[in-house]
Amino acid sequence: MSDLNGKNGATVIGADFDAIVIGAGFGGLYTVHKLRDEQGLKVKAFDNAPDVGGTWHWNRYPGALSDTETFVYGYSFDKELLQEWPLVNRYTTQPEILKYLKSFADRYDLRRTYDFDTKVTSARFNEYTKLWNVVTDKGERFTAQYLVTGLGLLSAINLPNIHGIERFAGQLIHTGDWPSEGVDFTGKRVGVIGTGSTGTQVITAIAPEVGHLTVFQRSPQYTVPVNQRPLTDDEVRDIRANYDAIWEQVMGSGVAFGFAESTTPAAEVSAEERDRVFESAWQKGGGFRYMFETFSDIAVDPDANEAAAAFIRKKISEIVTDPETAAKLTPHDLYAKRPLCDSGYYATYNRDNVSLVDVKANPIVEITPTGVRTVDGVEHELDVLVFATGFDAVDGNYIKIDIRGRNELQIKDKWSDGPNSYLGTVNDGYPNMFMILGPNGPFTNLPPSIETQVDWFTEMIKDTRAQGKAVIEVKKEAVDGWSDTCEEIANFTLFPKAESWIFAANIPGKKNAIQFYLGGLGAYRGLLQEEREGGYPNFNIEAAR
Ligand code: FAD
Ligand code: NA7
Repeated sequence: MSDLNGKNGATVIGADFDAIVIGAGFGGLYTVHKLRDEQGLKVKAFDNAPDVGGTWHWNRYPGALSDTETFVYGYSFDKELLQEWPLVNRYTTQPEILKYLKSFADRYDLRRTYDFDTKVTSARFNEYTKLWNVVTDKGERFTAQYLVTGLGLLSAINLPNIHGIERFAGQLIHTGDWPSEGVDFTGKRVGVIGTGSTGTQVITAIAPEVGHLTVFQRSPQYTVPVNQRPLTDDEVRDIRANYDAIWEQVMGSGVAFGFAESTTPAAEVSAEERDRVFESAWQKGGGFRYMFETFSDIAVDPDANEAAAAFIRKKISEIVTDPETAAKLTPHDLYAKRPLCDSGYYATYNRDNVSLVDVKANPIVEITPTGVRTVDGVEHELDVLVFATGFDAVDGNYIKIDIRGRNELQIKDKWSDGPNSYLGTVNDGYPNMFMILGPNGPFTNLPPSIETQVDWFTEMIKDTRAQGKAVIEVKKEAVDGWSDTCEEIANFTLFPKAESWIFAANIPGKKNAIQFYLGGLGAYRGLLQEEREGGYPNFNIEAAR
């Protein structure tokens, strides 16, 4: 065990590190920089991946793309980095994001703090020493005063336990754990299960390459064009010249996607004008733009929602040539999942080498050594089976670690009725543990929310250390109150009425729960600021012993 040399304030004698950070995605990397480089703390970090990147290390399937526009899918704090940021296309692809995060790690020499290929298996708070005891899958044990979990909210993959899955003799892949050597699809018979954001991307990307593609669709999707294209020189110049204003707008906005949300209710304009607005958004591209830049009430008012949905349904009937396929692809439920956008998804079904199986009407019975058998008795023969079946979102990685707070309470037991937190970052009974994008964090373009959370809790660490305080714990009433706030806001929207990962409805047996704060980033930042300016009234902050 080493001694502690924190530059300022309280340290807990006997800890190996001031802070242990788990995760090398946007969140973990930024935290290491903040605590280690800005505050001089002694930090250790882990990721089970072989290098930095987080989500963008694992999700390297063909077509993987951020649907946040490039100019706001990154860090905002470093003005020099912003000017050097390669602005190539309107949206940034997985290889480009991975490169960006790797160069961020180089810029701040972050890798030296990490042990890669190392999974944290348990983290337990010792009430006597007030330290976190962290154990890895290599059997190493470390102690630290602070524990930061940047485990990712779309990171624990969901591989459905379909009968016979282990017998498949071809190649079986989940998009969230894509082989780093890539996959050669040339001429192969490929099946894809899942038509969410990931499914639509991978289906559209591989269709031209494969011999035959069979898509197993459980729920049809509303999706609009992404309109990927190179940025013009003028656009790049404008972005670079206006970063201050851009980030100010993003941080004060609702969904933080780099555009102003509409303030006009759909019913305020004529049907013709509504169609014109939807058509213009369709041409411009972007799922969040379509849902939030067109009208102010698509996510909250059933009639406005239906207008937006009906427009997409009309597009499907115009794009897809075979009426039977068009009917299968057409959703009739609410337009209230995370809004999707694509690079020609519906038109992909006009290809001769693509077929669609509606597995709600014709369920999958089993996976055989040679393919997928559906209830109608057909065996769809396959060489490769791709699971684009999403994630055990938000708390999925938390419950895989034996995290215990006070009274040895495991976080998965604390969350048995649904995960909770205060402000998406802290929980009562788990002192000095800070979650990045924990349950009930903001539902936004995520890098600005990550930056907001990390800035806030690292400032709290700095403030309390300066006062000689060592133990930070949120009050239970604050956690309960935050859950109520998140529920109240969610129930004002249509999102809880649609079955998706946003409310944990995608995992069989998982309790449907509110998992996000839908009040917008601007309002969220206001609450964090109030908490800090008020001297952290919702926390008990104490000396070590
Ligand atoms: P992650 O990037 O998920 O990193 C978490 C890391 O922690 C992972 O490397 C994981 O392996 C590691 N880890 C977890 N548990 C352990 C453990 N026990 N021990 C050691 N290491 C562990 N967001 C947007 O805002 N806009 C988008 O357009 C967008 N597109 C996306 C597209 C895809 C395909 C996916 C999967 C996600 C997308 N997201 C998008 C969400 C994306 O996850 C976030 O934007 C962001 O990358 C999250 O960063 P993070 O650091 O919080 O977590
Ligand atoms: P999603 O959005 O959860 O989509 C998963 C898809 O897989 C969806 O179409 C599911 O159908 C389908 N699914 C899941 N389990 C099964 C089974 N057992 N059988 C058939 N089909 C199944 O995950 P994504 O990865 O696409 O996107 C998640 C987020 O990551 C996305 O919003 C981006 O932010 C990045 P369902 O709709 O549940 O009927």
